[in-house]
Amino acid sequence: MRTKKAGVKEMRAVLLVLLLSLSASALRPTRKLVGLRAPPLPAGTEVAKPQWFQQKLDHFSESDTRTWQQRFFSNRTFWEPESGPVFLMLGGEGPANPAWLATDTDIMRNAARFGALVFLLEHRYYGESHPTPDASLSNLAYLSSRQALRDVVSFKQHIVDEFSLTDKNVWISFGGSYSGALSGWLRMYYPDTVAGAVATSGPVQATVDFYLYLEVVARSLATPPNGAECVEAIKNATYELDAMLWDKTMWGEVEKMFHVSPPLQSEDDVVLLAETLAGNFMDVVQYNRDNTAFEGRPNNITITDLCDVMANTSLGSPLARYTAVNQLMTGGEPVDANFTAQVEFMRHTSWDSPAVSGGARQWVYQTCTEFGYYQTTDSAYQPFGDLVTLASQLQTCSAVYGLTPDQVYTAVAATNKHYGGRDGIPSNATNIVFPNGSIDPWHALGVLESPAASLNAVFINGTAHCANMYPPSPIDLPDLVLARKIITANIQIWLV
Ligand SMILES: *[C@@H]1O[C@H](CO)[C@@H](O)[C@H](O)[C@H]1NC(C)=O
Ligand SMILES: *[C@@H]1O[C@H](CO)[C@@H](O)[C@H](O)[C@H]1NC(C)=O
Ligand SMILES: *[C@@H]1O[C@H](CO)[C@@H](O)[C@H](O)[C@H]1NC(C)=O
Ligand SMILES: *[C@@H]1O[C@H](CO)[C@@H](O)[C@H](O)[C@H]1NC(C)=O
Ligand SMILES: *[C@@H]1O[C@H](CO)[C@@H](O)[C@H](O)[C@H]1NC(C)=O
Ligand SMILES: *[C@@H]1O[C@H](CO)[C@@H](O)[C@H](O)[C@H]1NC(C)=O
Ligand SMILES: *[C@@H]1O[C@H](CO)[C@@H](O)[C@H](O)[C@H]1NC(C)=O
Ligand SMILES: CC(=O)N[C@H]1CO[C@H](CO)[C@@H](O)[C@@H]1O
Repeated sequence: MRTKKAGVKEMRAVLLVLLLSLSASALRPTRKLVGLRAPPLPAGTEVAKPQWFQQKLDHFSESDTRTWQQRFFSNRTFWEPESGPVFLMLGGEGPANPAWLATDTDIMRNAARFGALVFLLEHRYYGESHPTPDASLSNLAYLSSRQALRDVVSFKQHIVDEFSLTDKNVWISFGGSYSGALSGWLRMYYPDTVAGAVATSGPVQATVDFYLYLEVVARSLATPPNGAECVEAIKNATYELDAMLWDKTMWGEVEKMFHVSPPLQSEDDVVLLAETLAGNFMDVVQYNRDNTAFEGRPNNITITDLCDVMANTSLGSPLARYTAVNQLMTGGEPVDANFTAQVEFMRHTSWDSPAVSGGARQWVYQTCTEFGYYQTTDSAYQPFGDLVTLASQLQTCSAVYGLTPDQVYTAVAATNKHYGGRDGIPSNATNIVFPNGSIDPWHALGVLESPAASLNAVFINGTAHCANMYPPSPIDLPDLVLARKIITANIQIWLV
């Protein structure tokens, strides 16, 4: 996901929307668009070969009998067939990456401990799991979290038959980011399918205006010793920048400062630029110090590095430092803020066009039809100016999919009604652990307090998005080490 070659154009596609990518994809290293990243693999590591099974297209129609081939991966290295459990990692909004089953990720470490058979099931419409001939709007009608959960139920049935599993082989689901929410919902609403669920960093509360995201980014940026200055300098920088962006005659100046190319043409481009520059910070905060620095562009830049630039007065005015951060993040590559081109990019429907193969088109569709999650600057408690309004974000739903803001609001409300949201977790739900990282902006939509005795919210002080799922590292914070132990202890209890 962090290759530099792919164009800036791809990156812009879903700039402010989390995109969970389980693998490198055609998308450029988009910042917070990546929900869950693949773990690092030593060179030459062998990964599992893809397997396929026949899945129903529409689980909610008896008469529609169409089927398609769904991709999955497995690893049975540790499996004890008699009574070993089955650990199922749910794919999310990107191609499923078998790297997850080939190194010491948390699921594999637990598999070793408990003798588990491990599967990774790709989410419908992502990667190679193509339910329809293309990703045109009418075909995307079968893309939803509800269909995806039913896919899991029928996948389990298929595997139980294939491997002649019994009730002794207890199933547990795992997921992070969007698939973390799916993992929790699976246990809540299909309790016969899995006996327990690890639901990491799952944004279970669908939200149209996710202005809280940047509030958490601001609080996270304030954590280093120079954090207060850092946040204030960002605020001053964007204040000056926004003033220039309001004045068309200053656009040329801005283009020079941030290497914007092609030139800004419209207010939509201006918003996209503001969003991209804030994205420099969102990216770093969401993935701060996670153990995945392996894909090309250094993603090992930390909050401390950015704040050291923003608080360094010898680099000039706050705006000059904001440009220095951009330089650091882009390596001097031009910033493309052409909104029209972004919309065109997202309208491609063939499986091999980059917006579709990387999952951007499908994920943004899901945000417009299920979840929202638009990371706006609508809060006063964040320093990134106020250009990234909800209206500007909703425009993508209308420009790409023809969906009006009303339709988006209605869909998001229906999602919360259906799943219960964060505060409506069914009272009979049991055996779910919800890890959350204090600096992960997505924790704002996650389950932060244990709603019931057998539901466990695990707070990880100091970590970013999905940190507990990655291989351990010597620099892991004590809370992260503890969180992994709590997850293991929960699994142990579920398996008894
Ligand atoms: C299965 O897991 C083991 C232990 O982590 C690993 O050595 C092996 O390479 C994995 N196999 C595949 C195909 O991923
Ligand atoms: C930000 O601007 C305010 C008002 O102009 C000024 O008082 C403050 O010193 C500035 N802070 C930084 C870090 O530049
Ligand atoms: C960050 O990654 C780059 C390239 O991957 C490497 O050259 C650099 O030493 C790394 N920096 C730190 C602080 O680890
Ligand atoms: C501030 O920036 C200057 C110029 O790049 C650099 O020499 C200095 O080390 C930086 N100071 C800090 C505290 O990072
Ligand atoms: C922006 O992209 C559109 C669509 O690809 C293109 O027609 C237009 O020329 C581009 N704008 C600039 C300034 O290059
Ligand atoms: C909780 O109740 C709902 C609705 O009555 C039911 O569908 C679900 O299976 C139950 N969940 C558990 C964990 O028993
Ligand atoms: C998180 O850790 C920091 C120091 O690492 C500490 O100051 C802070 O109080 C901790 N917060 C919580 C909620 O435990
Ligand atoms: C950052 C945050 O809100 N973390 C929460 C995660 O869950 C723990 C345990 O319930 C809460 O105490 C934290 O506040």
